[in-house]
Amino acid sequence: MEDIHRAEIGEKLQKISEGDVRTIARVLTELERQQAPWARELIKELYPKTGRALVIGVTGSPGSGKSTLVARMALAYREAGLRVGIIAVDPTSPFSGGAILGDRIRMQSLASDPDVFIRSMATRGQLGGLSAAVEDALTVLDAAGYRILLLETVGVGQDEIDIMNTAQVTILVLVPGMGDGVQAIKAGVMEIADLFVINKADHPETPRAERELRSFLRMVSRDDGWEPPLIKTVATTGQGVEELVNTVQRFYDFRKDRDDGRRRAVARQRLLRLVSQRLAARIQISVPEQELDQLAERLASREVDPDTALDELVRKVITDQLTH
Ligand SMILES: Nc1nc2c(ncn2[C@@H]2O[C@H](COP(=O)(O)OP(=O)(O)OP(=O)(O)O)[C@@H](O)[C@H]2O)c(=O)[nH]1
Ligand SMILES: [Mg+2]
Repeated sequence: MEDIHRAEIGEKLQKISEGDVRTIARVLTELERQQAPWARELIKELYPKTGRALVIGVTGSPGSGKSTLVARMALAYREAGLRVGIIAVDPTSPFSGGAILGDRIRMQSLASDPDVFIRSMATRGQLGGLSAAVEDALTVLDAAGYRILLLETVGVGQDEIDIMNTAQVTILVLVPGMGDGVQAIKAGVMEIADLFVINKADHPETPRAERELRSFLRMVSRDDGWEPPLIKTVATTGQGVEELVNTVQRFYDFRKDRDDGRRRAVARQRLLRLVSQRLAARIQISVPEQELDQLAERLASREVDPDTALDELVRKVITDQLTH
């Protein structure tokens, strides 16, 4: 039994390293469901071999043109001969790769390009949040030799901020005419952006949006000394995309030479997040629903205090392994 298991994993590893698209797609599905133990085993084998891909996060409000921009960037990287993986994260509405490609004919070349892998992710598995599933997917694509990984998220919620933190470069897409665009985006996302894009720069309100954003950016002061640049794009025509891609590279080069502990900090966050996600999931799996309800009832009726209730729960599961 164990041998069959090993052989299966071995075969999948081989296929992933060959970039076999069907295997990759199946593995990602399995990782999202988080049910097959071999999927976790696979990540164990793959993880040490990864870290070569450049993960570029693209975030911004709904409809700001992220998908169009991501498709344009993918085309630019393909022209440079790089294989590209695209993950669109949408916790609110599951959809297929269609949203990335849209109905735009010119993007069809991406859909039929064997060196472009497109996937959308919406579900969170049993054992962890969406960010854990996305991180696993990035590991698989990295191992499969995709050198550029584009990660699209609507910049809302802690999940998405966690996800963006896994990117080496984060791009925030804003659009003109949103009223006070800078205000609308709010804290959290503004802080993690390395590059700012005003997309839909064909809009008449663009100069105003640019003025607003520049005055905001003047107040930004980062620990690493990077001054986040502002790039104007028209994703529908591709205008500004070359400059964007060049600026991504410039930031990457700037960052590469600095050992500022960011990688470690991100890994540490990831670890702590995993602990809390797995622990919470483990409790839900191993404590019967009824017991959980009873405890909740005792808590609600002040029969027990929150810390004592927590102790009771944790004691039940702490002896179990968290990794299974
Ligand atoms: N005029 C103009 N329209 C654009 C531009 N970029 C994107 N669009 C249009 O804006 C609409 C939304 O584009 P998407 O790329 O789907 O935007 P998105 O941010 O991915 O949207 P969600 O994933 O739904 O949040 C589409 O109709 C695009 O054709 C642009 O630069 N100028
Ligand atoms: Mg989109």
